[in-house]
Amino acid sequence: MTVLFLNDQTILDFIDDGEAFGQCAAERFQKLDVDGDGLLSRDQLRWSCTASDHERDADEGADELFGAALDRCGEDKDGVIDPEGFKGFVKEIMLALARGIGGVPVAMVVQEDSLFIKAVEHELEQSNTTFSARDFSPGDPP
Ligand SMILES: [Ca+2]
Repeated sequence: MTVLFLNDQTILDFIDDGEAFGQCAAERFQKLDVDGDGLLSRDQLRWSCTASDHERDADEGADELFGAALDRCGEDKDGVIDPEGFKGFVKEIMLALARGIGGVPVAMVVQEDSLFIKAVEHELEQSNTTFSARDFSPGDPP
C-alpha cells in the first residue's frame, strides 16, 4: 500500500490526457479480465473497486458511486462491460472522486498498481517536460 497526496487537478489532468489515461485503463482492464474474453462482469468490477481504489470500506456511498458510474458507462443487459465501457467507468469513478477531493490535497491510501498512482506519475512527467516554462510559486493559477 502507498499513501498519495493528490488534489482534483492531478486527477482531471490525467483524465484529460486521453492517450495516457486510455492506455492505463486498457492495462487495468487486461489485468482484471483474468479469463481473457475481453469482457468484465459486474462482480469483477465491484471487486476491483473495493480491493484497490476504494479501500476504505464498502459503505453505501461507494455502492451508489459504483452503480451510478456503471449506469453512465453503458453496462449491457448481461451485466458485462467491454474495454471501452470500462474506460468510461473508470473515468466516472475518478471524476466523482476528484469532485469529492476538491482543490485541497488529501492523503489517499492506494495499492501499488492504482490508477491514482498513474495520475500522480503523469503529473510529474508533465511538470518535468514544462519545467523551464513554469513558475512554481504556490498559489499561481495553472
Ligand atoms: Ca472476462
